[in-house]
Amino acid sequence: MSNYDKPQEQIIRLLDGNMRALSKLITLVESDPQILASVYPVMKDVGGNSHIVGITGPPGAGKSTLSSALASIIRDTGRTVAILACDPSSPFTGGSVLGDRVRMQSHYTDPGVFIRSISSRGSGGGLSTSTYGITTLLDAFGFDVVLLETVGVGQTELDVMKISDTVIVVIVPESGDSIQAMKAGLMEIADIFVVNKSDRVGADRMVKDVEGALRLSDSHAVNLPSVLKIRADAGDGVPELLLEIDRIYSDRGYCDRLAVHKSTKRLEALRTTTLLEIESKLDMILDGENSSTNSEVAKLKKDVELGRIDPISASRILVDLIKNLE
Ligand SMILES: Nc1nc2c(ncn2[C@@H]2O[C@H](COP(=O)(O)OP(=O)(O)OP(=O)(O)O)[C@@H](O)[C@H]2O)c(=O)[nH]1
Ligand SMILES: [Mg+2]
Repeated sequence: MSNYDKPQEQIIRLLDGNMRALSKLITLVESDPQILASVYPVMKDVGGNSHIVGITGPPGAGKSTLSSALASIIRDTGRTVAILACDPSSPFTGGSVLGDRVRMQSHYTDPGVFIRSISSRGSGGGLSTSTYGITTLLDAFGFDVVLLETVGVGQTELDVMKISDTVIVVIVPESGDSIQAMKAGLMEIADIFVVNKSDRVGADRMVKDVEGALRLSDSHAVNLPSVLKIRADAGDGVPELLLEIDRIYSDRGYCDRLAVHKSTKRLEALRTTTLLEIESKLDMILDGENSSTNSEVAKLKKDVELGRIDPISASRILVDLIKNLE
């Protein structure tokens, strides 16, 4: 446990507003979400106030450009903002065209903006668990808004979006996007649809297509998501988008849906962190790192290898061994 002392020191600094401690903890959680278990007790009763806004959509739709533009106008309202990009090709990692980098630079000198990208290497529950952990850290630090960017392809990214309080799906006028969005399950999770690159032909058509598809789908029985047309690189429509984001958040708070939503997120985190805990115990005994089980597990593995016992029966024995661990 001694190597966990350090994160606990860092969390105290983080709660004191130390941004370097925040960065260090994010790095730790990114490489091992289990670290969170040692800092959660210190964070008890802290946080729960950040509005976590997920921004997803196809590659190149303008998610990072939008995050940057949103961050600027959120700052204009006096609020602080963190941008967390779960995306290796993001401009936040330096892979951008010059214009994006220049726009980003204006944020780097602002202590009210924190920008961080995390890699999507590692699999399934791993990314959503570490992302949940990192948003919890950003929340505990006290950011008013956390913008969470992922490319909207695949289940992992949809899972990441479940962490958000409000989900924005960004699409562009190119044909096929609205159909792709439906396929990827984005229709169901969107609170707001944004048609970006409205300087291109077909934007109005795309707005109508999405509105039509939303009316036909039965995934939003009560409130149909709004569909807004913006031009992120020029900032057009972005103030109106922030108004809509804030409106949805305050409506939710008013009718208590937000509290329910936050509870659901905690339960989801309970499941994934429990899985991680069990997984680490399993790895420990399978890798021969527990003296009380080593000889039995070594024999069991040999028996499975040679086909003397089937893997399902062997797994039951392993589960019993895990149960009896200290
Ligand atoms: N014409 C036009 N280009 C835009 C607009 N918004 C963003 N772009 C450009 O679109 C390109 C992609 O923008 P990004 O913000 O990197 O898109 P992204 O969705 O974050 O991309 P990935 O993270 O790689 O999936 C960049 O060259 C932007 O400058 C817009 O409203 N109009
Ligand atoms: Mg990006």
